[in-house]
Amino acid sequence: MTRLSAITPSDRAHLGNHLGAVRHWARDGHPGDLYFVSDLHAMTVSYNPARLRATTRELLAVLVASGIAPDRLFVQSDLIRELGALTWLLECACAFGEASRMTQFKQKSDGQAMVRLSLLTYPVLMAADILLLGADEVPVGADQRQHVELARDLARRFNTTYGEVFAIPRAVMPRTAARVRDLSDPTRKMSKSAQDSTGTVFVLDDPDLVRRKIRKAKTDALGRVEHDPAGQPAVSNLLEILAACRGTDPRTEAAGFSEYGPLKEAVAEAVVEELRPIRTRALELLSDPAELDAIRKAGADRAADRAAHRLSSALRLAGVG
Ligand code: AQP
Repeated sequence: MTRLSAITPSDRAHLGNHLGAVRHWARDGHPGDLYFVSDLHAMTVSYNPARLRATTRELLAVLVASGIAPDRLFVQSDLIRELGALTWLLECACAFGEASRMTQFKQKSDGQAMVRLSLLTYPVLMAADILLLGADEVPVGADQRQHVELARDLARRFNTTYGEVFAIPRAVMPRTAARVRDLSDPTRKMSKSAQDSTGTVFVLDDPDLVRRKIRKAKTDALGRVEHDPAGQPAVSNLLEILAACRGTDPRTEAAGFSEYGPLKEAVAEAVVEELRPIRTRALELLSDPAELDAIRKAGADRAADRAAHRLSSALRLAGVG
């Protein structure tokens, strides 16, 4: 059984990515799970090529440093030839109406002066990611379920029209994990691409910067420390971060504080300690190009080997290659 998960280098990894996903990938992953840095998905909106390259590398280092086995990891663009070929086959099996119905496309293209065609077609690339590697399960939130449904439909259609080649993937709910909110605006989730990064703690932020960001975090006007996400979203977010770092419950943590200052100090120290080993190891990997390059190359070779037979069968069945 293969489960496939990805992280997009739209910017640097943050505490939300860590507590909400990466930490669980490292701790609770199954032996068949695969993880990748989805750099091709970061190209559907305006981006800086040098920064994309650097962020992709940084994310790979963070995944390794977080404890994900290197033999479960690869970078998406290292399979660009295989994925490009399969995306074309799948686009030829996908109706225009089907692609344009994707809710995320409507949301992300709304109000944009120039909408890249790749923003419309990236769910087909996502289907290629899933089908090329023969993933059985794809853990995704509600916003991505429609894309996994598309991958299922395309796999079934291809299998019926040309011949059985693809496993039919299923969307599964990710393990419930902490949902981290922006420290300056707790109505939003902490996000890589937030306009203002003061509310985002990046995994590789210097410990003093982490402390400063947490000290400046928004609090609520009530002056009480309670875990009440509806009434006190900012304080509840801090309590949830603290509980996630300490492996406790936010309500239990709330009982230990009566003022915001000491709460923020405790959250800052817990976050610094949580991220310290990851930061240390990731910076080590980033300063030694040979080790990270070797991990990346081995991941690319393994993923390409895994994809080769399925891709050549699909090409042959489709009458090309
Ligand atoms: N704030 C968050 N709290 C908990 N989990 C989060 N994840 C993202 N933000 C939070 C989880 O991290 C994994 C990888 O995320 P992604 O690369 O797929 O990006 P995303 O979900 O679109 O969120 P980002 O990091 O904020 O990026 P942008 O700004 O580009 O949208 C996923 O499992 C995600 O749920």
